[in-house]
Amino acid sequence: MSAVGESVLRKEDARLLRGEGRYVDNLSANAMVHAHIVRSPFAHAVINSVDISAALEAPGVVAAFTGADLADVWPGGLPCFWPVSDDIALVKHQPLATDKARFAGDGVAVVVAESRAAAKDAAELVEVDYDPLPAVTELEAAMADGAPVLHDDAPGNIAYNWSLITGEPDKVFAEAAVTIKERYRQQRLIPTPMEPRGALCEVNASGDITMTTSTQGPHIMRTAYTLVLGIPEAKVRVIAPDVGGGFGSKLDVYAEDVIVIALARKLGRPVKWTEERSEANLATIHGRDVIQEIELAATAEGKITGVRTRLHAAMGAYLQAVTPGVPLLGAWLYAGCYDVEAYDFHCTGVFTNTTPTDAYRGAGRPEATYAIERAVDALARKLGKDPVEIRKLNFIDTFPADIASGLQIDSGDYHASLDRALELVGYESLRAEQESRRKAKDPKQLGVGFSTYVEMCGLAPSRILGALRYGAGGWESLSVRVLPTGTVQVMSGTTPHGQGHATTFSQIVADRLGVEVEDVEFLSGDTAVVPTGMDTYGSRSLPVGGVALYHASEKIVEKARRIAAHQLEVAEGDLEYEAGRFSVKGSPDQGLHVKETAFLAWAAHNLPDDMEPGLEATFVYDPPNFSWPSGCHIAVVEVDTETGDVQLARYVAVDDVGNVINPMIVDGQVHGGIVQGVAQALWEEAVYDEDGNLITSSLINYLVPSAAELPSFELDRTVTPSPTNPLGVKGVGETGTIASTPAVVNAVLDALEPFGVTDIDMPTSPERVWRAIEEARA
Ligand code: MCN
Repeated sequence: MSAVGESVLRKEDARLLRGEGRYVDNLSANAMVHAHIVRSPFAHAVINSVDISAALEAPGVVAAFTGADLADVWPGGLPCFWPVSDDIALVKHQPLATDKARFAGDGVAVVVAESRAAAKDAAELVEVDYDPLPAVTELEAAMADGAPVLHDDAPGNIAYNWSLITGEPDKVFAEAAVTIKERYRQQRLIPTPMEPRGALCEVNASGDITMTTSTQGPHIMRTAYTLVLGIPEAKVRVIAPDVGGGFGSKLDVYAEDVIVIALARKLGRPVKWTEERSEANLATIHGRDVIQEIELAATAEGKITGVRTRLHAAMGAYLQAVTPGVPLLGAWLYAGCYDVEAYDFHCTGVFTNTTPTDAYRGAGRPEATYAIERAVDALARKLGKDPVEIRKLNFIDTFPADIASGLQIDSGDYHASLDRALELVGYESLRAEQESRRKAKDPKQLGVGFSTYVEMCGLAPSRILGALRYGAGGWESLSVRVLPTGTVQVMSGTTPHGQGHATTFSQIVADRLGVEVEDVEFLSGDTAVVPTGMDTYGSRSLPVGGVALYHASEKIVEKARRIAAHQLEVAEGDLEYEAGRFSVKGSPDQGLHVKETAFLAWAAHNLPDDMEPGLEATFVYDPPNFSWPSGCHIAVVEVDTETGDVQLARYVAVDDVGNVINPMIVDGQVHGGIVQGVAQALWEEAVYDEDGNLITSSLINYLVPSAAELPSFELDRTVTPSPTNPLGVKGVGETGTIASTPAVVNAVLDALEPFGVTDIDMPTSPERVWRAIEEARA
């Protein structure tokens, strides 16, 4: 039986479930000291002086440094890898601020002590003389005349402008029978992985650095640390141990990581830093915070002809690794899965006195999907059409499809997933139930909301990334080594932090080489073990890394075939290969398993003349296209029109992620993704007060849902295999988050239709829903 396509239980779980996981904070080193960062309590303030003398006298303190003390260590500051345009303001980002603090939480000094508690206590004694300045946390206010300016080299707080125009949008809009214009706000979100960040740096007598950090990107980090600190890359080893989630937020080159390395080098002792939850809310990147204006042009029947989008995206106080690029990741998707003629997208990045934003699950694509899915509903409302009908009228339905924004979608069947979802949800009876509640003026109204989405993931073809000025490639490197006794090692450039690569990648290899899943050892997350890789983000690990693994496995099969033919004294063409075994055509008893060829390759007593001993192979795969998962999500909500309370009653998701390696893991990814998207629709929001203090600084007031708030999800899949890779797979890690937010908000608005409510901001809290009803009634 093939291992691919089976719900093999996760190999990683026994250890993790029994508490044997080893996260950064579980680790310690001989003579280790602890760092604590002193952070600005002001969102915007001139730093006149930083006095560390009292802290240095405190018990247990080993050292303390101001930003000025360490400025020479990182002359260029922290990097932004994605300078998207010529006009971008690449403002300096010091790991510890020296001139000004630009958000509440900006680091200004660091204290190092024998214990974490001593470092924290002593940090209280650091005296910083600030001149508070007016702060601006809302992006439209930051663009207004006279707004406080964060960076001298970014006048008007503008970080950059970026446009994408195809076809003749002005003409299409001028000639349209119907147009609509909507304005949506994507609230600011806090990624909240279960494990906050942490780092432990050790430096040996030769100056070799071992940095263990809770990251999604050990390979990217190694290069980044070299660039920031000028340490030769060969002297840096980065280890991502067990990592308790990231959702994009652990892809950044963070100030604290660089500080910890600098301290370990200066002090000659291992230095550890672990983030507290409230610190994570302040100092780990945030997501979204975008204002969107979207216009649709359409015929009188509702056929969409043009999409025009204007985005204002908050960068926060600085540009982190890919901050400016996040809106671009959605830039191609503002027409969603609909066939349009003309496309006009413009984005402006804006600095505000807030925690920097960066990639958060979906990065750019949830924003785009939200805008187009809500706008399509608005168009349906204007034309008096059913949201299903308008979607069906506009779906792209021939593939490969050259879409208006300029890319090519390789495959899909949008009608199939919508039809299946309608069937699962029982659409007609739901509408009947809704009608009877409306007639009865039931205080609990029913709403049905749709999201038919397509996303681009599997980041990414390197040549496209280059054209977009991203600072790295999008390939992935995977190696396979068959050990002499036939067990297999996989060295993976991707770095799982919850996605189950150890299991799914073992399935791929087991399938190709005819070994058991348990016979595969999965190695990743340590640059000394796997020196090359591009890490995990953008739902790329399977469609890029997994495909590299497939090809590396094929190389193994080809070498094993040559060894088998040589050993059996037949031509290679006379061998058949099935489930790991080569057998001689016509004499099936005569044969060799790949495992046996591994021993022969290791002993090397009798190999073909030109063959290197050993059975191992590496494949570096650069994908020819993005990966294009799609699907239909339907949310059913019950809205209490007296209290504004919204309950998610049912949730149906039919996704098309191509062929599936492990259905259970894919379901798990979809579940987690849906929860994060529903949380944006209903609960989560990072809130600042007018002075720029983060009010939602803990899990008491930043509402991350638990399973108790959610119904059981009803999942199914349709399958259109991707024609661009031999596994036929598409990514799944972000689909749920991308699809679910508009489905829920569309459902809330559908429930409120009898009241005439046509717009509501997220999260659709009871207060917002109640006010919307009251305002519409007034
Ligand atoms: N898979 C499969 N068949 C498919 C598609 C995927 O079996 N057709 C499997 C893959 O082999 C892999 C998993 O599903 O084991 C996810 O694969 P993929 O879509 O390639 O995504 P990545 O592994 O690259 O993960 C990144 C993605 C992103 S971008 C975010 S954000 C995210 C997510 O994964 N963050 C997560 N899922 C997360 N899950 C957990 N638990 N924690 C996070 O921080």
